Amino acid sequence: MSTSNKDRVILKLHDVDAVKFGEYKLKSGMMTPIYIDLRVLVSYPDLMNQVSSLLYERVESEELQFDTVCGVPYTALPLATIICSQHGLPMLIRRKEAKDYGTKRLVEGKFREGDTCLIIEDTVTSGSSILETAEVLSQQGLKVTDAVVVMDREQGAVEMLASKGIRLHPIFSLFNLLNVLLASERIDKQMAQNVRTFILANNTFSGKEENGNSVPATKKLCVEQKAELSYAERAKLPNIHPLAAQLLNIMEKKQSNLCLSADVTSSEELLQLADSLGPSICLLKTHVDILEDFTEAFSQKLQALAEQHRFLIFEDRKFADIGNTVKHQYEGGLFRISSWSHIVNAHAVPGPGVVQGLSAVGKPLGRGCLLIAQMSSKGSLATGEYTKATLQMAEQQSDFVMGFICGSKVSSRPEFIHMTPGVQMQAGGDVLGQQYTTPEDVLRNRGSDVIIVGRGILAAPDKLSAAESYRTSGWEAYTKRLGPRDQ
Ligand code: 5BU
Repeated sequence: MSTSNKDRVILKLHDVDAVKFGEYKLKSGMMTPIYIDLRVLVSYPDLMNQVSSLLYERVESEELQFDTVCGVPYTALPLATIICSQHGLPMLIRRKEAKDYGTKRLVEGKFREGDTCLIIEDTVTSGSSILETAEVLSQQGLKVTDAVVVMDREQGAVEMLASKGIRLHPIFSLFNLLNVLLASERIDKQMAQNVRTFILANNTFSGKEENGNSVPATKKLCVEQKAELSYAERAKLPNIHPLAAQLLNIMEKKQSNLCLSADVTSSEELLQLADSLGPSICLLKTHVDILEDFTEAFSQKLQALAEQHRFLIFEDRKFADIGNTVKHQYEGGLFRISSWSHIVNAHAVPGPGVVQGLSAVGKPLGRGCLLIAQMSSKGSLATGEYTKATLQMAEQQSDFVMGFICGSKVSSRPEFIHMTPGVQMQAGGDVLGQQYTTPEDVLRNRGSDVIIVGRGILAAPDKLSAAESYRTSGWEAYTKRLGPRDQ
């Protein structure tokens, strides 16, 4: 379903009073100027189906892996039922209280010890209802790693659940809902601002772990910064990798979140592309090993063009060996990649040693690394637990790792830059398993920062105007995602 359809669903939710403005009390006792009541959905079967489809689309786009599904009682129960019935998925029902006769089971339905259960929820504030259900499921021997939710009130649930090992995937967020209602004049600026102020001031995630220890500063940082920061604001964060700051500043200045994937085989052609498209891009990505005529002179010319047009160079080398080997591959050989490429990327599969090896060479030179958390190709194995482990690896070496290659935002730390390949104006794919999504989807819905485009530009009759359309649609999608800014 496209974004405009998603926006239409928001408007319909408003039409049927599932979104209300006023003074309401939440389950926790907290007073709120906005109330989301998705219980009314049962009276609107069309809307119920649309919301269920959006939930399932999210499950598919995130490639979530699970054996069974459980809706948090009660509002999400019918949503889970529709999804499971339409897609042939086994479902479980969690009882709120164990019945005092018969089996006394807390969870109804068949499952095996160790099965993974996907949780479905309607609205989250702190995430406590999801956690409660997850705890009951784990007591029965089930694993819970992911939860999809219709509406995230952006009051700390993502962080709280992440601290418990559960990834939350919301379809709508409160800021996104406010932007849509504001744009269609359902609410005025003052109302939107009141709600935003309330949400920002009422984050439910205290920053304290259960044992009373303070959470690490980096984790706190993302909790405090609930309003989405612009590229320029992120560039000023105290813990940001200097190269990430430089890239974010270039993006803001050039109004470009476009990375050109310059997949050509001649140095001359690559330099021509860098020169003509340089003003439209923030980053130029190379595969140096497909060049037939690489020379050191070429790498020097490329660096000069990067300075002239203000873009960074990213060699998509995908290092994936033990630390000692990648050190040599990065520094030496024919290509001497570390001498000219600002950014490289690596697979997490060898473990942290791959980053340590690269960092030994790149860090003194001020270089940065992206970890490949997900891939755009069909059937990629970089999903679920692997993606999570990649995030942890990045967190542990964030002095060299500046972000991720991913299909959608994987970390809430604003210091990390998310870059997404597999982008074209039309969703689809190629015959060898590449899968494409649109710039709008990547930047607005999936929360990524940079679109990586190869053949969408390279195969166009007019490469410059193609690059400009990608730059413009990427930038527009990003500004829409940020919503109206005060300044
Ligand atoms: P395309 O022509 O836009 O499909 O090129 C995409 C580029 O991004 C190409 O150089 C790939 O090697 C690169 N890529 C990718 O497509 N998917 C991935 O997951 C990763 C890199 Br990592």
